[in-house]
Amino acid sequence: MTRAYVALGANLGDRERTLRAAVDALAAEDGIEVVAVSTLRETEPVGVGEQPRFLNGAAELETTLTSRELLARLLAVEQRFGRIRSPGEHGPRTLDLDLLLYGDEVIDEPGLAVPHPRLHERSFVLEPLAELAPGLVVPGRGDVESLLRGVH
Ligand code: GSY
Repeated sequence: MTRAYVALGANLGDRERTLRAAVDALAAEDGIEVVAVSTLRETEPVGVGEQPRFLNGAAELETTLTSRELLARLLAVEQRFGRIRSPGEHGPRTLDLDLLLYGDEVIDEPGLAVPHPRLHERSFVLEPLAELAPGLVVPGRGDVESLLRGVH
């Protein structure tokens, strides 16, 4: 079993309904147990120009899947909820499920990077992570509470 963390985000449509349904869809997958879901919070868009505000949160999972298998499930759930992901795409999205952490593994392969490369600089990711697991260590970066103090 590996503990993994996933960022939840949406800025189109009924954001809360989509995020809750996406978490339910993940929980229904073989090999994934949803352990906890953070508060969902409204956030200003970062790095994407003029866009609607996001609803962001994070989910804590226990999984028997490999990191690749888990990533594939996340992408499949995104697509089920109408997300089209293309390289460099930064448009508004009905659903974003980003793999943040997979145990204490550091992976840097085409299409799969954990810890998520921008996790440590994004308060909209660090805040829900700190709510779920304040002492959580991001490999190579430190604990989430210290990282959060650094972005404020
Ligand atoms: O992969 C993250 C998508 N994203 C977000 C987001 O989820 N929330 C906020 N507030 N800004 C964002 N910019 C990007 S890209």
